Amino acid sequence: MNKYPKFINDFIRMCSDGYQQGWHERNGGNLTYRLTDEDIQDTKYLLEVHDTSYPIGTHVPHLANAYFLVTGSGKFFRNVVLDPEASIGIIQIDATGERYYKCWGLRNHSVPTSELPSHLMNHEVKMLATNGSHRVIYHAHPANLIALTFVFALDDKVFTKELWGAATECPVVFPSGVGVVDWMVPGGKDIAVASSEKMKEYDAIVWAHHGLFCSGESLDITFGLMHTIEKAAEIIVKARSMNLPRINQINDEELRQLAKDFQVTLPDKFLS
Ligand code: 2HA
Ligand code: ZN
Repeated sequence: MNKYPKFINDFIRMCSDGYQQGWHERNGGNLTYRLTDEDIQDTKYLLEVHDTSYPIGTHVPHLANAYFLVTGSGKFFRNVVLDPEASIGIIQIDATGERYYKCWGLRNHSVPTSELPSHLMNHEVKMLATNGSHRVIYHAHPANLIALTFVFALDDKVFTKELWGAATECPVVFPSGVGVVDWMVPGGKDIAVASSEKMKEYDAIVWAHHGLFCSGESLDITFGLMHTIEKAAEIIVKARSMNLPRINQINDEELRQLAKDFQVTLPDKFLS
């Protein structure tokens, strides 16, 4: 694992960790990371300059010239650690924000994730909203959270309150709540536009009957957000599987106490 700069090794490890959680059946899920200037320097010896560019499928002008480490389309997270250069790669966005160049990896004519439009539109929104601090977009298929999209209304407030109410760390880890996007065809610009609209407000977006998108500053923080949300969903599924009525939940007064002690702001619209 020492063969590559640390951020590439960390990215590879996160792919294995996500697979081991059971979030990446077959080629499910995708991960992208926006390189820092230091990462680009550390990777110069790997990066190749190419003339050929490819369409992104959407327009991300604020990401012009940025570099991203991405998982490949059709690649299995399970296999990333065995052959990184065939499964992941680095791309550079062109000066127009409409096309990208392949700079490393993605061997044998591989291309970036089918969800590249959603990833890049989310990156653009989060980069602007966080003054550049968010660098990671992570999409996975965690089963408990997906199960909840069959029994709860597909509504930001319903999901936010259920998750916050199920595990004490939730309002602290995602104080802005979670957004929900209705079922849509994945892989294109329409779902990218719908998701990035919600990403202006939230760090996590549920895709009904499909999975979850998370945004964060680092690989650790973003993996942790996915893990926290899926753990809360698992608790809800377990509690609801006991065939007993729910008689307790972390209530609004308790959420307010948490917000105060942990110095986070919970939007008023989620509290009565
Ligand atoms: O196959 O998860 O959403 C990758 C995906 C598509
Ligand atoms: Zn998916």
